[in-house]
Amino acid sequence: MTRTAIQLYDFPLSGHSHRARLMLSLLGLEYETIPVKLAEGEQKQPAFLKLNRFGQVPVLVDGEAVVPDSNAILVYLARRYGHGDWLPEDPLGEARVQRWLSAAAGPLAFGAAQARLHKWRGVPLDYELAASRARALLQVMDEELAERPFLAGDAATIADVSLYSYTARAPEGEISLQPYPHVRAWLARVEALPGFVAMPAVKN
Ligand SMILES: N[C@@H](CCC(=O)N[C@@H](CS)C(=O)NCC(=O)O)C(=O)O
Repeated sequence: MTRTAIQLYDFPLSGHSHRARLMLSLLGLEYETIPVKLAEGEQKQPAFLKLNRFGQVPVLVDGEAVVPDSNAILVYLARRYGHGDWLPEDPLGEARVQRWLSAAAGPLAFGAAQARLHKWRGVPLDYELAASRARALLQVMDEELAERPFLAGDAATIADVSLYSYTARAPEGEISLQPYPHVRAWLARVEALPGFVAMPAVKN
C-alpha cells in the first residue's frame, strides 16, 4: 500500500511554518508543502478554515490526521515519528520541554516575531514593547544556555526546534544577538544537527 505523503500548509517566511519544516527535516520525513497566500487572505477562506479555524499557517496533514498549530505539529511529529529524546516521556522531562513551548507561544511570538513583523512588513504595533519582550526572553535563554547545551537538557528536543526560527531571525526585527553569546552558540548547535534546514532571510 502506498503511503500518502505528509502535506504542510505553509508560508515560506513564517517562522511558525519554518519550525514545522525544520522538524520534518530533522526527522528525515518526506513531505510536500502547499503554499498559502497570506497576503491575499487565503488563510481566512472557508476551504482553509476547515483545516484550521484560527485561519493561520502552518497546518500539517498526515493521512487522516489534520494538525494545526506549529507546536502541536512538533508534538505530533515527535510522538508519531520521533525516536530518542525529541519529546521525553517522563513527567519532568516533558514538563521541561512544555515550559519552552509556552515561551515560544508567548514571549517569542509577541517579542522577536512581532518586532520582525513590524520592521519587515511595517505591521503597526508597539515595537518597543515587542523589542523589550524579545530581549527579556533572550536574557533568560542566555543564562539557562550557559548551564546546558540545549534548552531542555543535554540533548536537542522540540523545545529547541520551537525556539530556533524566530530567535535566529531576531536581527531582522533589529534585535541584536551580540549580547547573548550562549544563545549564539546554541543556534550553531541547532544548525549542526543532521537534517537542519535554514529559514529564508527577508533581507541581507
Ligand atoms: N499559534 C500559531 C501561530 C501561527 C501564526 O501566527 N501564523 C501566522 C504566520 S507566522 C499566520 O498564519 N498569519 C496569518 C493570519 O493570522 O491571518 C502556531 O504556532 O502555529
